[in-house]
Amino acid sequence: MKIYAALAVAAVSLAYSSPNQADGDKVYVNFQEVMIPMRDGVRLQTVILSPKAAKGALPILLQRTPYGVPAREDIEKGLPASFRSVSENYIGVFQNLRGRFKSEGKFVMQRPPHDTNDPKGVDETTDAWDTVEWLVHNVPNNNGRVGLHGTSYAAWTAVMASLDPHPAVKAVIEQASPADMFLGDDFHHNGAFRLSYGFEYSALLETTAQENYHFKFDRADTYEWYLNLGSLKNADERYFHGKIPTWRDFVDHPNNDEFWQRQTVLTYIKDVKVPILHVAGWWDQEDFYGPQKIYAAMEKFDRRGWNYFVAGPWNHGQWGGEASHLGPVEFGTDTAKYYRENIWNTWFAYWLHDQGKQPLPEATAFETGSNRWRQYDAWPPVENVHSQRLFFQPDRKLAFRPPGPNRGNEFDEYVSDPANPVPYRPRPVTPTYPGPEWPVWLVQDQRFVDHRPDVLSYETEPLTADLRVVGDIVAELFASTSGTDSDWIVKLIDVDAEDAPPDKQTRTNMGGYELIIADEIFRGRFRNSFEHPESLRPNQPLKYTIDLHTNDHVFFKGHRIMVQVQSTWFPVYDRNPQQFVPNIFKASESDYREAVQRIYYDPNLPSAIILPILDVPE
Ligand code: PG9
Repeated sequence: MKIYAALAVAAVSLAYSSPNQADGDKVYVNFQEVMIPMRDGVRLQTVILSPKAAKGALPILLQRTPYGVPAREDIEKGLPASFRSVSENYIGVFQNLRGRFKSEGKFVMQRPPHDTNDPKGVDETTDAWDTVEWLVHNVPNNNGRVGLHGTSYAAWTAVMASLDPHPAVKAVIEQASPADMFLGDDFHHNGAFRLSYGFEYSALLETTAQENYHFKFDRADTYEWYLNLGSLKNADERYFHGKIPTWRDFVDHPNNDEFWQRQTVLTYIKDVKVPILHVAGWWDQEDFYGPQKIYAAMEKFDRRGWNYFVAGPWNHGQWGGEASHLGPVEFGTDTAKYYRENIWNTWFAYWLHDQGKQPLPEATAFETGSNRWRQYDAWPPVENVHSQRLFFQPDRKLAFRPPGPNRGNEFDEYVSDPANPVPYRPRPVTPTYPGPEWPVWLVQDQRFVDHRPDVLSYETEPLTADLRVVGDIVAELFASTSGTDSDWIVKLIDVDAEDAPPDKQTRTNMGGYELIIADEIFRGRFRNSFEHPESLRPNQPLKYTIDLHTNDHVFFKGHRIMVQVQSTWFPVYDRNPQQFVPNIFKASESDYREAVQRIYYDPNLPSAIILPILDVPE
């Protein structure tokens, strides 16, 4: 979640405003707060910012959020001049969702669409429709066109609005909308529960309507706190007492049942009814899956050529700030500024102001490593791309040839212990929000774990030529566990040259730096079905196909490719008891057991990463 995006004015956030800015550099807008009535009489708190010196009728940019709308005092101080192109050319509208802050009604986490047989039903699609209807008839000086936009939750509300858009809605930009909370976004990945996120986020939104609440940990290191929590059932017993509806939903719906299937937007995509741009960040720690899947789902119905994709080298929301760096990873220029000026601004200028030409190719991606923007006519691109397996080998090696004849040494083994799980970032693990560590954890040097006995690292020799990888990356893992359930975590890593120069801005020593390029977790019980979990046969090697999602990266000559495999990633993911239980949220302490894990590289069980390799040199 990007809390500060709550205050975002267009693509940029007030959190980035400079307090030292001279008054003359500021932009002043009129502030108005209204309660807009929905079809069922519920009124939603809405802030309207209109340019003071508008030269003609202007389009409206609407953002619908659960995190709060801008406050009069902040706006009346003036907005930074960097917002000029947006604040002078659009009427900015910010609305709190039902049940949040002063909005009436009840908040429902990712409220699913209402039953179509219920003529009185409401949801985010109808609330957006009713809001737009009110705005175009009541906001002075609007030109009758509306753009919807937002990051994450606010992106999701924009996507929901696009399912049945008001005719005045002419364009949408969704930045990191979640698509499916059981399969790939904030709350679970492939059925593995995102513990720290799920716990802290549900407390944040559902403890009180009036504010974004931060859970008060009594430990500086939340790794320790979550470990002391023990079984997940203690969360309700000790802290939530059944009062946090989203936590109850986690407990009551441990499988991909009708609850999650009704919630995912992918169920409802049957058309592209408005031009829509999907924006993803390669190191988005929250909703990297969403924009890729929503783009792909809409692409199947895109008869009019209205569906577009952009991906940049960002964490969650970084497109609204400064992005010449993420942690110690350097991108050469401010890629967020590039996105705002060349993509965001030109997209809305075209659709809402009739200015310029439609600016985008089908897909625009920032190729990391080489630090270049690339344009593609499909996403993932197919032209000149071939898939190649990078196989696991004995002696913790990786190579593009299958493992040789069985030398009787066809697997590596480790003990996964739920009492000593692998931390997902260096301890102390500070709370998710507002901590500065959460947004950068995906770019942290993985050397902090690669010599743990329960993390296996396989790597190539230094590459003899550059390798461009663009498209979908997939892991094929042949693995067994001595238990009856297990998690498998796979990280594809770019190991920098040993003599790489330090990063100039952060002075980080980059020699041998282990940077995650793609990663994912898979909860073994869901191997055959996410709806009907099954126990695993102990010590039986099984194939796990794990999608690590699309990417665009160059592994340079002299770098090595590494793959790490582990079975815990804590506390961002809860611990798998490693014994099959019907519902992990109700497991007892005694259900959590050590397990012996094996990763195979036998010719008959050839674990590999499938890389989409671009053949074009350069
Ligand atoms: N990732 C956040 C979120 C979106 C939707 C539901 C739950 C969480 C966010 O940044 O808004």
